[in-house]
Amino acid sequence: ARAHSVAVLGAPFSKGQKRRGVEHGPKVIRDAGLIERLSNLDYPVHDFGDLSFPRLEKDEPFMHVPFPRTVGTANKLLSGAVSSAVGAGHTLVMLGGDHSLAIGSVAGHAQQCPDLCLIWVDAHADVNTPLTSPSGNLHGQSVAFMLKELQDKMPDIPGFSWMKPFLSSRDLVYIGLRDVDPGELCILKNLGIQYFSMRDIDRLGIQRVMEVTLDHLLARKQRPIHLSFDIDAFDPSLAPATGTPVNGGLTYREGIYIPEEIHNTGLLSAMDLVEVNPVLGASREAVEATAALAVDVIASSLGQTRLGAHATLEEIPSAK
Ligand code: HAR
Ligand code: MN
Ligand code: MN
Ligand code: MN
Repeated sequence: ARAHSVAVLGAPFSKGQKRRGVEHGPKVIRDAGLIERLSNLDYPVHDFGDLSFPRLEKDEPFMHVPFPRTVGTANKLLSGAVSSAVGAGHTLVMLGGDHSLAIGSVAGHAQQCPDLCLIWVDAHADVNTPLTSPSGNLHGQSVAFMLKELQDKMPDIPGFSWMKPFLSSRDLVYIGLRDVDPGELCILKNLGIQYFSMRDIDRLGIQRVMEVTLDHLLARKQRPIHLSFDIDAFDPSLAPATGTPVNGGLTYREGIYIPEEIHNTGLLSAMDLVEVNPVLGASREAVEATAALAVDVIASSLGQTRLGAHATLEEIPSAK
């Protein structure tokens, strides 16, 4: 059944990559007016505040992967919080933080909704394994932890023994790709994963992309949707305050149409908004623009429309 309330959960965490600042994402997204904007929609909003993640004394790299236990422990904590919120009937909004947090967010969601499907909106595929990753950073590996088909390609990474892969590759669609590593492309092709690169969006248009996406995931059966939205899916001219900007991203209208169409299914059950990094904006304006865009994506996912939130006027006010 569809939830009738929204839970907002901040995850101020940055150890899935090497640049400081993305842990302040939840604060700038809230400061951009998130809670007020969601209150204008038609359901109660519960702000669960920010999680606080333990600092580990000693966390040696695994191969070239930094902070494995720190990232694993944070995601275990997050998965429990997401599972509780979804189990309590809320539609969950997780504010990152870097994209390694999707591991815990989607895993916690899947605990309550084992048949969920995943829409990953991102310039990057985040499906490296520790053996294919050029950087070692875990925010570029989140999806590899989830996929059942990659089980025997993943080493045992310290900090992650609490989870098992839970997602089938056919239950995942990517939108917005334009910076994919060789090992990642090999995985996408080998597993037959449905993806729409920026070039595909150029060719098909965003309307057709969403039609095929939702048909791919929902035609066999209606099921809960997890939307994992990396702000770097947008063009850097719109979302400059992020760690790994890539030219040629989504326009404002494309990036809003995606969550609008997801809302219209009535099946959105949880979402992530990640990789807003206020330290990397060139100015206060750049940071505020990026955060405002994040708020627009979240509000659109939850039913805000470009014609106004909800019709409250039935008749034209009479002057006579
Ligand atoms: N693919 C590169 C890597 O694995 C960079 C990806 C990380 N950037 C992100 N994720 N923001 O979406 O390191
Ligand atoms: Mn990402
Ligand atoms: Mn990205
Ligand atoms: Mn609505």
